[in-house]
Amino acid sequence: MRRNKYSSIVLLTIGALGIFLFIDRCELPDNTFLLQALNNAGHTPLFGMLSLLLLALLRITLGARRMKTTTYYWLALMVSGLIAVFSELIQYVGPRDADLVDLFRDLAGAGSFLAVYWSYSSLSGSEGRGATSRGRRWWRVAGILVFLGAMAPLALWGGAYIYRDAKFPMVADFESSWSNKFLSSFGADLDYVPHPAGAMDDAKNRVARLHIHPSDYAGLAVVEPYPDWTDHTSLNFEIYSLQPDSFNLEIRINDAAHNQDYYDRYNQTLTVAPGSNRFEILLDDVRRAPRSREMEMTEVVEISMFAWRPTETLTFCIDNIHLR
Ligand SMILES: [Ca+2]
Repeated sequence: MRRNKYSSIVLLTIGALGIFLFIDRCELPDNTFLLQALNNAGHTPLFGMLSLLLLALLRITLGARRMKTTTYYWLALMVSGLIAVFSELIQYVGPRDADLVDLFRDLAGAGSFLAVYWSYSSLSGSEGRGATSRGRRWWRVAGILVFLGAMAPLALWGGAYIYRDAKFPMVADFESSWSNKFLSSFGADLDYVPHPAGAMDDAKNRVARLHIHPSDYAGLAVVEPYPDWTDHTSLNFEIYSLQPDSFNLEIRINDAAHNQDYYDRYNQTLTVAPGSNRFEILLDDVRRAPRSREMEMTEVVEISMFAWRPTETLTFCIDNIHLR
């Protein structure tokens, strides 16, 4: 019996340490939004499992004290919380970035797993004497809701990828918050508004309006468009300028293997006239753009449009970035 107890303690401790080291040490690839979301969301079930192992460990090691059943659950939650804080502190002083949100993900995992486990354990009659069945149900519902809330960003990113793939060869039409998740602005205010002239086909059409401030580098990036462009011949888009005069806008396109060298990507200067402009970029030119290789047209990862060192504020709208 005693031997069983010690081997259980050893196994549970190894399990808990293994999960902790996995969370703390394993750097999974995070080069896409989906993998980043997966890495972040992974904290929740991992801490959930950790909290259940800790619960079992506490009950074996402190079982002789005959504490109230719920005390073990609160203790498991507290120890999980301390481990979560400790893990963030290690990252704070180490090379990785500490993230307060990770702490909430960890606590959400521990709290939700413990709540759901308690709600089912108590049903078996071995736990939580005196808890009403309604009380147990509330804990279960609360646990499930907290868990789903913590996993929601991952589900939203999954939905965004499905929407992106379904819309292709449209890359960005600015009509849905699903596809807008792949857009980012830098040095500029970005709004999604009806077309200012009511043009670009219909009044309901929304466009990306950029208000650029004088700076080094300001514009809009589509990050992780649908990556395989091999079945298409050109990239097309529309720009409606609200400026009284023409201005220059740079466009760059790069694949996953890009090394940030200027000559390792496609670069082009566009002259944007007042009012409506339509641009077409031949994908053959994009493919041949890197100086020492061909661009991998199955792995296009970014399109940026930006003003280089603008000396005045610029306001213009972009729409219908698509392949033909
Ligand atoms: Ca649009």
